[in-house]
Amino acid sequence: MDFKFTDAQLMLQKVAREFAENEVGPIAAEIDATGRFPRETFDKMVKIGFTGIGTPVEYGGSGGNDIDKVIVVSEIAKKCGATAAILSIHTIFAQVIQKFGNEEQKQKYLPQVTSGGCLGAFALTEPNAGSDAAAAKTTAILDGDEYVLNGTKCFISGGGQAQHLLIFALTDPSKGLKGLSCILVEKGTPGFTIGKIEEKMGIHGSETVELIFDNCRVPKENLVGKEGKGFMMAMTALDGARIGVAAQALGIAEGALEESVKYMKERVQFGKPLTALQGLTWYISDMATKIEAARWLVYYAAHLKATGQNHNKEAAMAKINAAETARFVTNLALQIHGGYGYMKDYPLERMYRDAKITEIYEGTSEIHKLVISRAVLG
Ligand code: COS
Repeated sequence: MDFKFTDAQLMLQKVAREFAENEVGPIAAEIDATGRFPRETFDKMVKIGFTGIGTPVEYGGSGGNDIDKVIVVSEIAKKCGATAAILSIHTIFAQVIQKFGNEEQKQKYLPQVTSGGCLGAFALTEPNAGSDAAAAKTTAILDGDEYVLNGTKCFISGGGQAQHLLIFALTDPSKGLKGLSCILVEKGTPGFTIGKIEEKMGIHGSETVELIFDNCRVPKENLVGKEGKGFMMAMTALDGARIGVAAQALGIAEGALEESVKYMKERVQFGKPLTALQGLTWYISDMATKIEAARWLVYYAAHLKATGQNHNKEAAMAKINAAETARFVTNLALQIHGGYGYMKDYPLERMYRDAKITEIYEGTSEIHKLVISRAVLG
């Protein structure tokens, strides 16, 4: 057993940390205040190769694996939860195409979403199919050489910015979840429009939208994987995506701890720095301990995935634990900062808001408890 990063991973961590400090942190408050999608940061992440992590070089990617992805996403999340979300959610598209797409789809789409500057999105959720993903009602009925899509997807991260979107729709509505398939839809296809743009509690820079399909026709070659295998594909993708959210939560918690340590050394009350107040130092101790535990579970889940092992249970455990840690740590970090923590001059209130979503998206903590208990009980 070896708990050390390789030299290459240490170098990647350094590059990601510098990127987060120089490119991500300085605009984090602004994108939070305006809700603007940081296209320039996305373009820089393309240039530096972060969007291609996990995709082989022959398909335009940067190589690397899930551990590398956790390193980069968590470093970025230390400075901005929204930018970490943009990167982590974007990579799900390439992950699905790599695992389930045919050679033609890999050749065509992977270079575009890894090094080509195009954003990818993944659309499963519907107004009446959130935790109960199998209740999806959007249809994609084959008519000649085309699938005709009808229905609405909601809460889709990056959906308005994405050039390519993976839509989970029923190709055979009579079969329920066994009739669900994955269809690739390109931006600008007639019959596909962006509906409501959500206003959220946090991760403002990561745009969340509704997708509307009204007799949207796409070539039958846009089927990814096999008809009827969509639910299994979506669940497989979510097992991986949950590690990405866990990395995001871990980074937010680490960032909040760093801010707290800095503040406690600088802030003087009762004639002493806050580090001389034992009650507050115990907060730091609790925060650091929970973060360390969360870190190892996140990296363990990433290691299982990177080495091709089943990670369904561990990804769910890593995500619940890291998300609860992020909420716990950002709450105490805000408390340590007192009134200043509540003000927008400091990043704490943003971190506190950004942390909350990690307990909800890519599966709520309650769904993860279901996944874990099913795995343990058999
Ligand atoms: N990997 C591969 N296949 C899986 C799987 C996984 N992690 N989880 C389930 N499946 C398969 C099952 O094996 C089963 O296939 P068979 O009937 O061939 O055996 C099928 O999918 C149905 O599984 P299950 O009976 O467990 O489905 P449920 O309706 O009970 O739903 C949960 C399972 C609740 C776990 C699922 O709906 C879920 O994850 N919901 C949350 C959705 C979510 O995270 N949304 C986030 C937003 S995504 S835009």
